[in-house]
Amino acid sequence: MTGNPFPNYISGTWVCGNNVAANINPSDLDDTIGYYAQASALQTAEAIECAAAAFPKWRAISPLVRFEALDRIGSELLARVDEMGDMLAREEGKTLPEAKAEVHRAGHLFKYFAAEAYRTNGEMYQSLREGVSLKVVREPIGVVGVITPWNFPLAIPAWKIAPALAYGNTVVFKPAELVPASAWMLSDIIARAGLPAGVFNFVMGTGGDVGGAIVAHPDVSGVTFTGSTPVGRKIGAALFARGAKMQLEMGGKNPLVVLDDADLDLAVHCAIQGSYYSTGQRCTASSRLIVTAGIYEKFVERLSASVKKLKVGDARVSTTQIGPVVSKAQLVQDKKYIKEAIADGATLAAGGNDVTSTTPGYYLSPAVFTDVSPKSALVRDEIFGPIAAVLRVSDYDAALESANDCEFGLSAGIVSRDTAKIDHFSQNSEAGMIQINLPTAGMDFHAPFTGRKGSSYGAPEKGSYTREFFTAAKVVHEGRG
Ligand code: UN1
Repeated sequence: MTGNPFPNYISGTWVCGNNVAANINPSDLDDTIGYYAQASALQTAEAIECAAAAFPKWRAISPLVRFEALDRIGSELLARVDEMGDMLAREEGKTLPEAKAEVHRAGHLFKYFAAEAYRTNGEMYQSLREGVSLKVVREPIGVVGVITPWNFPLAIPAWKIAPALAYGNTVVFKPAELVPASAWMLSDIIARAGLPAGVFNFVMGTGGDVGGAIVAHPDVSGVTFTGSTPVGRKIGAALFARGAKMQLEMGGKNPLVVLDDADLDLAVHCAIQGSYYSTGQRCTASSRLIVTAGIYEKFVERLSASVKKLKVGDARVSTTQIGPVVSKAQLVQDKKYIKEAIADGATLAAGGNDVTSTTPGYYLSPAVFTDVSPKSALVRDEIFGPIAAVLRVSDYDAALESANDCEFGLSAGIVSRDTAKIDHFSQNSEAGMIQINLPTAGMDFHAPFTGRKGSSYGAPEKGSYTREFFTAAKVVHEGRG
């Protein structure tokens, strides 16, 4: 190991962990980005207890102080878009434009929630009883555990940490193990923003040690989590058992419906952007392309031809359109799905192969499957890779039925010019977010982010809707004394 490991941040102090873990660039396995301290369960408990001790002061502090701290964090992120975008692309594998856009989004999320610090007051009601006043106030919930995934190393932490702090909570932040560098840089910025010690704590480590300690600790009033549905459900069960609050953003298996009357170029653009950009590693990615019979042949032909032209390579090379898969485990899993789909009789219309680049990395060419059984794993499971299945359906009604035939309900797209069908789809899709003539991924950050069915549980994230999770209502009746 070279150099000191990057430390954790507990109660206003940078501290070593129990262990260290290497952070490797998925575009170049010879590039070790750094070593990162791994906290123990005991250290995590210490961070939680410090956050609990800091809570009374932070909840009482002027919103102006919260605004200034969050605004400062946002400004530094925006000033460092190039540098932090480069690190994000290096450790996660999304392309530089995607990575820089994410840093930019994280900066603005902090600015949005800085202003939310001013808007935490409740409502006045006219009491039903004369001479009685009635108000509902919003109070912070206490210590919030923030557990984030690797696919948005900055934006997701931003849209959880910023509202937690804005509404007066204290935070224990556990980033995904694969992306500690972006999380460390963000934590370093937060550590210099003027928050009292203990208000923000940063603990890197495993789900078992650190995540488990956060979920189990009685001082953690709520956990906001983004990750897979099985892990979310497990965390949720443990939180429910001790009566803690939860906000769970989990999997997706998002349909993009393409109708006969669609603009073919737009439909192919939406499919490529939604299914393969960010290497298909977005919970909002489209992995089921549901296409009506009249346009099916032309769509498959055009999509396959376009997919074959996509440049797969090092995330930080300017010509790259699709970066590597994030890790070896993810690559192995992606390839297993591809192999099993072929064995099941599906047709691989494009991609799905190893790609060699100038450096050793986890490269996979984007895969287009056709002739897929609607019951197959390819159509049912969230794969989280650059793999999509094109499903042929007879007409709009069959397309809607197929789109809704899914245990998830995150995002759903439709490409068409038929306003009546678009309206019908908007109203009858079982997804929480609808994209019309747009890719299924890529949501505005000031609107709520919310799925249905197996995708989400608890209050939406982002926008003012997230206040529902980060605060609790208190109802105050007051008579004459
Ligand atoms: C987006 O598509 O704008 O983990 C963001 C994810 C989602 C975020 C998607 N929670 O991919």
